[in-house]
Amino acid sequence: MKKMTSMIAAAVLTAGVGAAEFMVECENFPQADGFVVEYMGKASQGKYLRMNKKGATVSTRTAIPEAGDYYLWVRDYTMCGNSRKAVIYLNGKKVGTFGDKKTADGKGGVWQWNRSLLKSHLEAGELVIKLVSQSEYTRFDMIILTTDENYKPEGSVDDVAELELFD
Ligand SMILES: [Ca+2]
Repeated sequence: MKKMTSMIAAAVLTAGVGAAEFMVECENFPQADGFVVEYMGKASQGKYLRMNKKGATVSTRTAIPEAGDYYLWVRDYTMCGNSRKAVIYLNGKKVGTFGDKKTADGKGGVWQWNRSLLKSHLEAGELVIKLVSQSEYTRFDMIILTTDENYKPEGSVDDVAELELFD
């Protein structure tokens, strides 16, 4: 069995019959140039990862105990603009771009959950999660991977918009 190279919080919960769910706190990604951990009471565990420059890249490794088709949820901070974003890759494959987007009431400065459009088939075993910042001031709090298509993280709104995908 491969030794995990970073100590990230990966909890396996049961979200429904046959469903698997993983949570990763973004502040637990390894330290890397262009990223800083900051503190905010409204963030999960009180901490989040802030990206400080365009193109900054960081990866972490975790283990998937069971194969399945997973949806990726990201808790990110929106300023209601269109500039603070980052791309997430799972095992080298682009899953989506997350970050700033318009809010229902037009007010920024809030944490939001956003989900990938497509599910990713992941085999049991090592999973590499990579973030590539597209700008300064992108903030990610937490990532959830779930096989439950109907799952919504606590605190998400019903009209969560799904974000653009890259091929
Ligand atoms: Ca967090």
